[in-house]
Amino acid sequence: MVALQPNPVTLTSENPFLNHLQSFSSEIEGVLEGILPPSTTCLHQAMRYSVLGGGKRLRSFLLWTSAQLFDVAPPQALKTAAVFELIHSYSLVHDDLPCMDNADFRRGKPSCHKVYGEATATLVGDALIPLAFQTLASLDMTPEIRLELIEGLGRTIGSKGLVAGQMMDVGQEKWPRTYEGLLELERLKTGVLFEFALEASAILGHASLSERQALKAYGRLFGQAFQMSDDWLDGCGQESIIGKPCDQDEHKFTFLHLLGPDLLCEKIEATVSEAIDVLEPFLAKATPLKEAALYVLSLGPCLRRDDTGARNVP
Ligand code: GRG
Repeated sequence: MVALQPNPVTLTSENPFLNHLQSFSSEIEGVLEGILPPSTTCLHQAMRYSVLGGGKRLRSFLLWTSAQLFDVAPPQALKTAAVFELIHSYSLVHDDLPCMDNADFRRGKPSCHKVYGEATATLVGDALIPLAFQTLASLDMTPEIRLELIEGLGRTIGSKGLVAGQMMDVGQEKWPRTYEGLLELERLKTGVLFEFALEASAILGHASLSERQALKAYGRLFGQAFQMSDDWLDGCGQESIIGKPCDQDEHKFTFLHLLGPDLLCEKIEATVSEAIDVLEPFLAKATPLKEAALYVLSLGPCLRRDDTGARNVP
C-alpha cells in the first residue's frame, strides 16, 4: 500500500493534475461541439445545453490519459472519450427529472427540465444514447474493436449496469441496507461507467489481459472513492466551496450515514491507496492516473491532517 501523506494533499493550480484536466476540458469540449448536432431545433439546443460548457470531464479525462499508456491515436481516443461525456450527461439529465432525483440545478445552472420542460429533457437523454453508439460505430478502428466497445457500453449502461443502479437508488428495486448493499448500488450507479472508461482505453490500445484487468480495477476503485467522497461532501462539505446545495441526501442511506465522517475518510483513503497500487505494473507512465486518484482525496476537508497526522474533521 502506498504511504499517504500525513499532511494535506494540496492540489493547487500548480498541481499537474488540475492543469492537465483544465487543458483536456477545452479539447474535449471542441470534440463534443463537433459531435453534437447544431442548435437548429429545440431538441438539439437542449442537448447542447446539457452536454457543453460544464462538468469536470473526469470520465473522459481518465480514458484519454490511460489511452496514452498504449499510444492510441489521439483523434480516436478523444472521440471515444467524448462518448463517455454524452452518456454521463444523459444520466444526469434523467437523474434530475422530477420522477427521479428531482434536482433543479446541475453544474451551476438550472437543470435541463427546468429550462426545456420534462418531455424535452427525457428526449434529450433518449437522443444522447444513440448518438454515443453512433460515435463508437464511426471510429477509425477495426470492426472488432468498434464492436467490442459498442457491446461493452451497452452492457455497462443497461439493465445490469447503470440502469440497475438507478432502479435501486430510486427505491424501485429491493436491496439490503448494509455496507455491501450500498457498495453494489454505487458500483452500478457510478463505478461501472468509470470502469468501462478505463477498459475502453485498453480495448483501443490492444492491451494485454493483465493490463486491462489492472485498469478496470483502477476505474472501479476510483468510482468508489469518488462516490464516497461525494457522500462526505453532501453531509460535511460547504455549499460555497462545492458549488451545490448540501444535505440533498439527508434522507438517503449513504456511506456517511452508515460509517460516520471519520470511518468514511479512512475508507476513502484506503480505496485511493488501492487504486494507486493496482497501477504499479505501468510504472512511471501511470503517474497522471495516480495524480487523478489523489485528487479525490483533496475533495473533502475531512482528509486534511495536521502535523501530528491526526485527521482534521470539522
Ligand atoms: C438515469 C440511468 C440513470 C442513471 C443516473 C449518474 C447518475 C445515475 C446519477 C447522478 C447522481 C449522482 C450524484 C451520482 C453519483 C455520481 C456522481 C457524483 C455524479 C456526478 O458526477 P460528476 O461530479 O459530474 O463527475 P460533472 O458535472 O462534473 O460531470
